[in-house]
Amino acid sequence: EKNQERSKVNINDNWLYLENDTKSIDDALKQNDWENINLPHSWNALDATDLEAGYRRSGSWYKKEMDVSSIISGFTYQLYFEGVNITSEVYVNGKKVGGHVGGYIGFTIDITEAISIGSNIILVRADNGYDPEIIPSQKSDFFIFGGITRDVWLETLPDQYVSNLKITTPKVSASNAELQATVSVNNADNNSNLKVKASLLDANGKSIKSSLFDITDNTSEINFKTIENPKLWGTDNPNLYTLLVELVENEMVKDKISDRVGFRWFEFKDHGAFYLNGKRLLLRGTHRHEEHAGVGAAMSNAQHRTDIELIKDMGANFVRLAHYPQDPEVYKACDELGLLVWDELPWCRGGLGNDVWKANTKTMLKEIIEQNFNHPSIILWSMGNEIYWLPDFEDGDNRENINVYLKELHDYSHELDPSRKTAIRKYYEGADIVDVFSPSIWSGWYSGSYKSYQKAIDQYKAEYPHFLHAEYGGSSHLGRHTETPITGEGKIQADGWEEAIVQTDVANIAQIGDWSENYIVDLFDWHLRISENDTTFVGNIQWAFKDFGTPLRPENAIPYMNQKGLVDRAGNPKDAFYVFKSYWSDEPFTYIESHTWTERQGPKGV
Ligand code: ADA
Repeated sequence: EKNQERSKVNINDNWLYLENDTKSIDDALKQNDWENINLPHSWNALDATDLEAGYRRSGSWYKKEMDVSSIISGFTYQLYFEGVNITSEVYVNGKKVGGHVGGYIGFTIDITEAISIGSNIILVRADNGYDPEIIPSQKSDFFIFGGITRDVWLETLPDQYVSNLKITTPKVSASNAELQATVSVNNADNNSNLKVKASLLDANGKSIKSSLFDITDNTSEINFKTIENPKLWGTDNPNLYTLLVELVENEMVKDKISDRVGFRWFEFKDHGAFYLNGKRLLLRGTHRHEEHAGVGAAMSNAQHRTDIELIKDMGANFVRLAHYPQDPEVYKACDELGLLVWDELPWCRGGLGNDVWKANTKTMLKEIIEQNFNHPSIILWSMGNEIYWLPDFEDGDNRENINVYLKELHDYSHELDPSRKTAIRKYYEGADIVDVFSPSIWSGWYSGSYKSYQKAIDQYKAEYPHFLHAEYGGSSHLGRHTETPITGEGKIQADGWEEAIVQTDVANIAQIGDWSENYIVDLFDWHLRISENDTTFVGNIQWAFKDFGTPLRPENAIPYMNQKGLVDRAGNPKDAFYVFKSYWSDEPFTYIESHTWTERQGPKGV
């Protein structure tokens, strides 16, 4: 019976948007200045030049008329939001049906009781206003975009359905792999004839394993112990399989879902070298913010994918999703293209909050791990970034308390997912609490000339013999080239950019450099020359892939823009992109625009 199957229908199109902070639904409905929009949408989708007008952190309303042609009794109807920033309330036909605290992660709202045949009105209030009980903190160096910034779906689930599928690959070697999966079943009618049929399909869709499994207490434990000579998932050959799960009653299929599986194993040896499938791999990566010119965080799936393809094209094998979990399309692309992932809880700056903050933060970690669990690309759950930084809170911001809470999150991650490691960036006191320690060396930008890079590395190594180096780089403006060399640390005069050359950011930290592409080319060349030949590094993660907006930098050369990207905010590569490509792929380096002065000495240089 055709209409008895689960369905998932995208409902991004034809919404109305009301830019009004009212919390009252009646008040919102009375307004007549609703605008036609399609999702995803952000009210901060500003171009950087518009920012002088203000960075809006407040509430807004979204409305959609949804036509329902039939309702099957016993079925569950739910809305699945991939992410609404930062908090939301959802109403159907005037009745509050749910909401969510925290952006950047998905949630579902059961609307079965609220809908009826015919026209139904969905109303969503999204709010990105400052809330000290919700991460990320307002000290974070990126826009906290507001809106329904990701896709929305209407899901219909049959009376008995699979509510969750969690896949693990406990043992993998080149000769054999074992697959386990936990299938959660919603069986409200206590149908005792139900079984789970699980099939593992190869890349061509051919079934290579298939068995029936019992259900006990609404759970079925799937196990395929011998998958011989599995095609391993790696960064060069990201082989994927599909696990198809069917809920069956005799010959009848009641529900079915599937997810992809990648067979791979990895190790960080003693905080040190990283091994994927038994082979040492130097992690070569960059950082991705979810942002694009003209749309802010409300990027289309095609735009997400283009970012990931470019990151892969530059030769990276790793990406840190800074500083928050990202769109489902991003993980999908990383699985398919072979990019290892550092996924991050947005505990970014701001110290420790109150008990509500702690509970919210822990819930968010749980949501991140549970929702992204099946992606073979993910190897690290990061607990945060610069967590001791200009604390927002009067109480509880001392490091001892931070360490207690960090340990709690670390333990919780392992409880939820024993197969991955934890990380934190630039919180030295936490180096022994998490599994993977990650410092930052900003030679050539915030601290000394880029030529002092080796010295800084040596200092770190005295204390931390192996580390994953996250965040290094500097700003450059696409198309700006200057022939004037930087001499040591200091100010040069060029092209009317004097004011931008040496300035201070919000924390009064000097920035060295002239915002030119050639300066940054030389900086990265110098860094890569060293780090590519230093086998004690676990890896190197450049800051950042794309230029992005930030409320913290009104004084920048382009106000409110952080221009440390290898591509500009519209995704156009700068020269520096090709420096990485020349080290990390077989393509020799060429400047996009020629200039005469360079110190570049890289192995594949001009
Ligand atoms: C820090 C921070 C980043 C970014 C960076 C910069 O490393 O973690 O979010 O702001 O500084 O651009 O200076």
